[in-house]
Amino acid sequence: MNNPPSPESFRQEFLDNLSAYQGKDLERANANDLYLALAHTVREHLVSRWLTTLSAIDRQDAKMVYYFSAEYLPGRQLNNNLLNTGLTEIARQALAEFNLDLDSLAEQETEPGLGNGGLGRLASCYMDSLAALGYPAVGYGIRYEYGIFQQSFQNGWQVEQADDWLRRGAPWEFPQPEEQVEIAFGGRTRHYFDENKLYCVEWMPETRIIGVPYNIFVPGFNSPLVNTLRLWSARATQSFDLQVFNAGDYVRAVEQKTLSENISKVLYPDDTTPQGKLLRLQQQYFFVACSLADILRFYLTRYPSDWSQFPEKAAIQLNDTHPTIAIAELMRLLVDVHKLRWDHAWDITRRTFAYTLHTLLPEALEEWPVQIFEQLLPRHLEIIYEINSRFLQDLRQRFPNDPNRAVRMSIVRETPEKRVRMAYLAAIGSHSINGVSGLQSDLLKSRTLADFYELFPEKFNNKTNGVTPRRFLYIANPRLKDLITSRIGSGWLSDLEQLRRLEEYVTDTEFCSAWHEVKLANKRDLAALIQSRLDIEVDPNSIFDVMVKRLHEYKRQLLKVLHIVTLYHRLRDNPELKITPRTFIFGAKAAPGYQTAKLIIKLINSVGDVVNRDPLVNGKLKVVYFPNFNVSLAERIYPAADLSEQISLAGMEASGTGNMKFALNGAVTLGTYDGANIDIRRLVGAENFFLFGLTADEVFTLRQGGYYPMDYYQSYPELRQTLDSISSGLFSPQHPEIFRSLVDSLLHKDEYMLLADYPSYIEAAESAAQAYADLRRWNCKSMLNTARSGFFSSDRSVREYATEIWKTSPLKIP
Ligand code: 26Q
Repeated sequence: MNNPPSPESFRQEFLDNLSAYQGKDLERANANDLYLALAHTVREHLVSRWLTTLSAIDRQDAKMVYYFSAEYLPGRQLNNNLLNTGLTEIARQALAEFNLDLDSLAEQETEPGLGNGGLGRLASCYMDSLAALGYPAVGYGIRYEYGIFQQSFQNGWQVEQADDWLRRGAPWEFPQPEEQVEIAFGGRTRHYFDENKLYCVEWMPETRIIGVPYNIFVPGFNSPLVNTLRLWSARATQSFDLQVFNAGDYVRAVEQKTLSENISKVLYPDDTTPQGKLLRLQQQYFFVACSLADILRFYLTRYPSDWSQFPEKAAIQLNDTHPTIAIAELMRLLVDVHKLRWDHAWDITRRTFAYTLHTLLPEALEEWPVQIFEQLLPRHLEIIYEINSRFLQDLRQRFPNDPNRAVRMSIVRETPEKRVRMAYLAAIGSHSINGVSGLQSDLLKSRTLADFYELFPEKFNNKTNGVTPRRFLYIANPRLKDLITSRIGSGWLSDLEQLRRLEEYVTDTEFCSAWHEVKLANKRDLAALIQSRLDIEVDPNSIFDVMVKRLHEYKRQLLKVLHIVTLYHRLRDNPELKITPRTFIFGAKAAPGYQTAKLIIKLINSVGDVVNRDPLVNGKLKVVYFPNFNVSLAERIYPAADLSEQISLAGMEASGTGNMKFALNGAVTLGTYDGANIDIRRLVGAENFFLFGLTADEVFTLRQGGYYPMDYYQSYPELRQTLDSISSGLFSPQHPEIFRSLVDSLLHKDEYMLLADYPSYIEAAESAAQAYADLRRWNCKSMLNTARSGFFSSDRSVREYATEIWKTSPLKIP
């Protein structure tokens, strides 16, 4: 099926699939049936390309990239796969003949929410670019039965619901039960000498679990190659069934079976401060052990009992510490099962793994209580101890006069309880350690991992994040895509730096007004969505000031609230005041156990209720909070944004990737000197970016010298008025005290220094409003943001990983 089908044959395939998979005809089919039939039709067009890819990998004995990630956020697949099979127009025409509309069928798709936020979406952008660039790769992960919770608001409070994403059918996945893998947990180890007097260790586990892989095709834009996203689902073993069922207690046996299948049941909805939960460690080991078994099985068919080639044929990228147990598991497989000598196994392991860090917050570095480890993975704990003891020995040799170093760098922390520091295991057991933006990579070297940098400077490198322009510009913003393509052709889709050619149109008035019209039309679309979903009327000519991301104190949604409340008071105190009409748009989920974050959500909704209804405001300010922000909603929001809020405290946001998606869609950033904001500002030009706030160094110095938030409260009357009004219940007349704790914590601690940055934030936000008032000038800024964002393509990031870390090259497919 390499030649595109005619609309007629596509139509027939569609009808056949409607009949084969849904058991329906056009008359009886509902919208979901039609969507599923269409999805099956598209996926069939990927099968032969996928098979060709596998053969090419075999024939060329290609080096594989294995991306290990506990999270993926692929977004909806239909439009993406139509684009990458070149079938969009054919499908559109074919459906039109049945009076069906492609866009409304695409809306039927439930997106797989198998991740929390940035880290999971980055994994999916990288899978997209790997395929587009032709690098053979497998993304390994977990097929959670329930993804990130569905968020709604009740009386302004966040309410979570289970995300039953498989309910309406999952047309993109292929279960491969015959490729299942058995893995183990618990039990104990036995140490002995074998018949050749060789020291051996045997792990005698207590339970076994089966992993069933599900393949999802990952086609690339303009690329013959189709890669695989391979997600594992947990099943109870049959022998397990037999044993417990025969023991007589049928009901308990079924309960136990459910327990093992719980491993892939649900995604943990926290994206920092991981708590050491047994099930979470089980999930991590489960998917890592299944994936390594799969990788070794494949390698051994090519190189039976020859391990010398392994690091030349497999590069494994660890997406944060979540899959780090893979280092101990590969050591176990090589040493215990395949009987390699420790040093040999260690050399192979280190040359195979590379490690990406996505944080700077020390409290976000994963640690597991030794006791949990012992219970779940007794052999792995021994291996980690062995790795650690050899490491500490080397360390003492290199720094004989610094015994403290061993305490600081030990993989096993001793106080307050014994814990395994996964980041240290990853740093020691891999050949590359990378951050995700220039600033974060520098801070890793100078602070978070300074000791490790001193020890292995050659391992440290930076790979600035990127985003796929296919999903976040071409598909999400068809109007802008058409306008851009009308001037510079479509080469930018695979070579995003070509967007620079738009710079010459900055002086072209016709192009500028077309640019403006596109943004306005996108804003009208979003306004219509806001009207229909939230029943709020917003003015498409107001500035769309947008903050969408996870809810976190360090990201400072609360600072945005202080800005809104400040403007509100200005208007109330002076109803004649001329201000640029402004629509504040929020989207953010809070971890269900994160009380402060949930209170901030309630505050945003409460402020919205008051501001949106106040006749004195007269519609000049509107606050919109979309529930359930996810990839699909993001695709509708970025194209309509004027202003992109990236206001984390400097030194806190590792990179950010939403910031890149906004800039690519022509939004201007209002941001701090943090994460990739810094790179965005350098590239788009300081005059096209509204900067405010402390730098990471200033934050550091201020903290050291003693930070007194109360000083700001006393020096800035508007800040005082704002905080007092929140604290005293202006936005919560029924419960005047509910927000007091938020304000108190700002006045007495203010961990993320909102008050220190408040004055410069208000000022920068005001400059943005003034700049917006001059629409011609604003359009130039907008255009230049798009034109100069080519660097942020995930194609660039992936190419850097491939050449500098994985040492791999594209597959040749005729
Ligand atoms: C770990 C253990 C237990 C429970 C949860 C977790 C967990 C899960 C998800 C910890 C962290 C995450 C996700 C982190 C994340 O999304 N980080 C973001 O990664 C982006 C891509 O690099 C960056 O752009 C963001 O700056 C960073 O915050």
